[in-house]
Amino acid sequence: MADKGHIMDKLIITAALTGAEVTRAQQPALPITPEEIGIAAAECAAAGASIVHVHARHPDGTPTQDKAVYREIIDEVHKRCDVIVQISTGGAVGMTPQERLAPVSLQPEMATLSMGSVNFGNDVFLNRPDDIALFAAEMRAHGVKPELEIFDSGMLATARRWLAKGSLPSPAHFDFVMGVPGGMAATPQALLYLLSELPQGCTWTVAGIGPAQLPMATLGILWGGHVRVGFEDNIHYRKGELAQSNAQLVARVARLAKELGREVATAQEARQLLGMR
Ligand code: KMH
Ligand code: ZN
Repeated sequence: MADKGHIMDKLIITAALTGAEVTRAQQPALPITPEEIGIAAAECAAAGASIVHVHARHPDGTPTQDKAVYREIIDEVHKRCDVIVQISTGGAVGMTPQERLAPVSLQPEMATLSMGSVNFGNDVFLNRPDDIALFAAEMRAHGVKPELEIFDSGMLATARRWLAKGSLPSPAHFDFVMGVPGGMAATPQALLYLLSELPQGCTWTVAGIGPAQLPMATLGILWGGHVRVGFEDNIHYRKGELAQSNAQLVARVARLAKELGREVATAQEARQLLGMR
């Protein structure tokens, strides 16, 4: 087995397969049903992803946090491949905290935990401090590793405070979501600032939105972080050309990483890197 020093260099690729907002009309290859999500996850795992970030949808494509649908998704993924399933507790804007929390009791390996509120398109993605505390407590109770979602730099300041007072498990894993209209810009300067504020020993992933996906992924590889790609954040392969699949986006990052001297992590190696095993 690889020693820790070796695997520390490996890159964790997260595939954000579906999201809550993208439609089939925008991206015809969007996986919606649990079976489609399972198939997309297996393709992404084969292309180099070690985590899949999943959102559930009703058959008509509208977002849901129904625990039964998440259970099906987890089963459909696990029967096809070994990959870490990270469920969304963000859901869609306007859902209640209780609704959003429902799938955590399925005890997935990971779940997202948003560290504050942010304008989201023409809406507000609301995460009150009391709700963040409730989400963190539920994840702790069910043995779920949180990924701290940072949409703006103040959310990292909040996470630092909460980590310092022991309100979040440490070391934490962060996802810097950069380029949401209403959140922080996807620029190298913004990422450098976040890294200067990253608490000691923590790990990080970067997710660039839209055209920022590829440049931010490249910085994630170069600057020792990890990378999230997929249709939730970006539906294009390049300007004016839709991606054919989530796996196509994952495969590009895996190729880039190899060229830049970083091997991609398996799911088992990702668990070790994130302190889950
Ligand atoms: N759909 C966004 C409002 C998450 O998955 O944790 C929130 C979101 C974050 O996608
Ligand atoms: Zn999400």
